[in-house]
Amino acid sequence: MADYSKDEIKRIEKKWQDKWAADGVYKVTNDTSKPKYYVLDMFPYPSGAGLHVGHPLGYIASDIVSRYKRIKGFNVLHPMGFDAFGLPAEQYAIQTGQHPAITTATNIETYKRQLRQIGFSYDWDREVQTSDPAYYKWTQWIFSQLFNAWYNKKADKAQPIDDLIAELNRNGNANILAVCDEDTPAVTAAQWQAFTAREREDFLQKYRIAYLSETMVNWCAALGTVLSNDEVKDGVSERGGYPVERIKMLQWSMRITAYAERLLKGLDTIDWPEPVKEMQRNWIGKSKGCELEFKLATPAANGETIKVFTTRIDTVFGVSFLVLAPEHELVDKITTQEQRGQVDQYIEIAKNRSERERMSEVKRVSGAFTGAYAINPYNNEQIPVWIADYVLAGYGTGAVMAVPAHDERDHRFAKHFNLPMRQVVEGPDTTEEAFVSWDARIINSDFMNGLTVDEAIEAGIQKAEAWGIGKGKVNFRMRDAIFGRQRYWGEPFPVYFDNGLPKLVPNKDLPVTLPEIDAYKPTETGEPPLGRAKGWNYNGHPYELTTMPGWAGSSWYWFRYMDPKNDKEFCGQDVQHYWRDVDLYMGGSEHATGHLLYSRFWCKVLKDLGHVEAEEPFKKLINQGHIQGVSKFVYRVTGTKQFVSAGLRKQYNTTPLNVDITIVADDFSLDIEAFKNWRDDFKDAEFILENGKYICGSEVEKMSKSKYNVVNPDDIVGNYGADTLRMYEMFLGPLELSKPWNTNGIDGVYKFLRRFWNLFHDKQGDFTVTTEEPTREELKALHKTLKKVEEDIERFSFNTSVSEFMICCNELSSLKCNKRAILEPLVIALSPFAPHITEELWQLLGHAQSILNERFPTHDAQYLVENSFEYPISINGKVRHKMNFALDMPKEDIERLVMASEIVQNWTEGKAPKKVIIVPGRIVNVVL
Ligand code: ANZ
Repeated sequence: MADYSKDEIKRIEKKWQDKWAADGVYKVTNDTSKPKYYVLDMFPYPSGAGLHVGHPLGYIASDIVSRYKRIKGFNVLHPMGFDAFGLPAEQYAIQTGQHPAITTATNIETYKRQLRQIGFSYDWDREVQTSDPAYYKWTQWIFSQLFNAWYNKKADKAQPIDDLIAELNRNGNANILAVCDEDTPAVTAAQWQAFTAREREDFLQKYRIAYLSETMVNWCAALGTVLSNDEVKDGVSERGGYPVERIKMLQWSMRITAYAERLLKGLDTIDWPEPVKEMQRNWIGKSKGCELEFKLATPAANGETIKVFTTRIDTVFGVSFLVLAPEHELVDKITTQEQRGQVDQYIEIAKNRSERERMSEVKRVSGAFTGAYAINPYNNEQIPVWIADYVLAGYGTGAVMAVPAHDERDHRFAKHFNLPMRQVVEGPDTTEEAFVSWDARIINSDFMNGLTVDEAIEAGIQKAEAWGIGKGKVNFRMRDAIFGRQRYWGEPFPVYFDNGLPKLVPNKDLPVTLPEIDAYKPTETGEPPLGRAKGWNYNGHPYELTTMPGWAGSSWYWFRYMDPKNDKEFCGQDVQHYWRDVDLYMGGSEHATGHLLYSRFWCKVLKDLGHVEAEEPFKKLINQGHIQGVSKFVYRVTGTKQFVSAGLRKQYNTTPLNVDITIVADDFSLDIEAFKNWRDDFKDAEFILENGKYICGSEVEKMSKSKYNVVNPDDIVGNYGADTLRMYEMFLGPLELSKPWNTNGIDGVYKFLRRFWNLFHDKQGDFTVTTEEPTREELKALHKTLKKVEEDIERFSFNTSVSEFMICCNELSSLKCNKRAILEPLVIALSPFAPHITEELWQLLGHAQSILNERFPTHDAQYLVENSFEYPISINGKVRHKMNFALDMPKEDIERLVMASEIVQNWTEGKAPKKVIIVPGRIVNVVL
């Protein structure tokens, strides 16, 4: 005797979770006899707040897909783990002295308990934690691989640095085409061989994919660390909102720019949401243009030229002046005596503005004249050379040709400083012969006339190349990624310094484990926290003191899940060959440029070096929407202890305050006693009521602890069970959309499951399923649902499958169907959504084996064919009535029944029709 009651749900869900764990039913083997399917969730950072109902949204969807693919015959890899290094644990450690490893372990336990009770099909034996030395050993190993690699443009891939060294020994770098630092000098084999160890290492650093260099970084003094560009928002740190300044620092970087083109091209091969691809395209920022040299007219320049990068060479006749970045190396050389004071002063001001400010504050015009002039090679005109901070030192050549007639920033600049503005199409009218020598290159713009912009650009570049004053050039906005962080709670580098030279810790000595320190903050001398570690060195040589950034551990973790226990390799070759890449990746859109770009980058390097086969890590990506919280507000009459009910608040001057949603009833009325007890400062609160109640305001916001609007999945599971939670989260709406959490419908979902349960049980709660033959109607209800659910899951539309199940259950309830032939396939189809109730029913149906080993029942199209049709009955061309007839009914019978119908007789007033035309399956026409 059983009812689908709360107690029964608790019993069933616990029973199966325990049994699944004991039997290891979610254990995944590398069974190559089956096709593989890899479903991955973005692994969470285990924060102190635990999970709220927003987190499982994506996990539930991916679990449904995993379970579905499994019963479709795939070998499914569906792991879970933790992105366990990170700033919050470290900041908590700074405040409390608690070791971040301890808080992290506690938080992970909470997460796992919460995840377990939702009934996910993870193989927990494959769990990874990025802060586990057995894991980060391989993060360090990958770093070593990147340190020991360079990008060969001829092969268009990364190669071992030893190949580069061998070539340097043979021929110097004359034949080497590499992605390397701009300032890499040409060396001969003899020069290379004569280099000291330090010179060699400095030279190699210009090629290594993981390298050390003096770079401008975003320094956040309050956090005591460097931040990446995507960790800085509007000039302040994304976490904490602290000011960020640009300073020069010796830093580890990753030469991701070597992969710019491949990262761009790869986007066309993967099934990702278009907005994410577009964000990556913008981040990479490819632009095609021309590098063009302007000769300086100033004798002090000593024949030097200024190289500009322009995407609009077609506007070259409108160049009115040149602008250099204040940091440009020629500034000092060309500035005249009279202008020096102004120039120096301007450089001093510009220095402290971040790159972001310089780009975004377009309305703020500032700059200084250097006193120098340059010559436009297309019309021989002398134009002044200025400096201004809207030109960025690190982009293109750090110099621009200014075309006020065409470019807004240039226009604003010219207007502000009252500079001449040349028109684009003008210029002395002379002949082609005049171009032969550099100085006499005066032409008209005819060669560009009548062309489209793109054609004119092409023609302009061709001329520049023919004259030897410029060349077509592709620039990328993307910069190399800064890789070091001045933090404690991250991966140590596998690097030590031997007489100041960076050396790799040999693989046999990995991992370099994080040392214990006495306080989790920088040293008194400003070194990173690791500077506090006593006696921490490699055979007497000091270790690198920065740690890796948050994205290191997450840039390869999907490979580790394939082979999580391997202590010989980061992932075995055969295993990697079988699982290869992620078929479905589920996660938030906030990782569009950070994690998703870095993961693609590392995957490509690992592929180039022969460690993996996939060029792209994640074939399909889905961004689940966010579940928002529904906040509740009380309104304090400003400066008093009084709170006014929402409906009356307009009459007062009020300040809204978020109030804990658990002390507000469904009708928005506040539990006043609970409110007074909620916080000490509300003890003496007074209330201005409406109709005897205090009514709260309500608004949809981000779900967050600080807004007191968090709904804990534990409470929902406790109340309704995991199956209801799972189906309800899917029922809320399309997966990709954001939607507020609203518990109104949850009862409906619970009742659906109870009704489903009752199909198998009689009124007394006894299990009664018969072996009677199903009717056609029952078969139709089943097969229509099987078809729809399969199609829906295949296109990741889960809310529609939940409603399909509800419809089917209603139909079967009204048909009083309790037949095995119908219910058994239906239980299997429902199992990916509601694993516990279906497993229980499966057992009740007499099966000894888990439902997980069944096959998804495919629908049979013959049952979907409609066998009757509702005919529109048209009388003299107007539809007056509808009647249902079997599709195989003879025409004479249809005619007889139509004419006998009371409604038709009313319209025909009893007259015999001239004609009755019957189009089977379409319409009946009565012509009077
Ligand atoms: C002349 C011109 C005329 C330009 C015109 C644009 C429009 P993207 O697409 O971002 O590559 N530029 C070049 N280097 C720069 C730097 N270091 N800092 C700031 N601006 C820079 O844009 C390239 C264009 O941005 C270049 O083309 C240059 O201005 C400017 F009607 O040259 B253009």
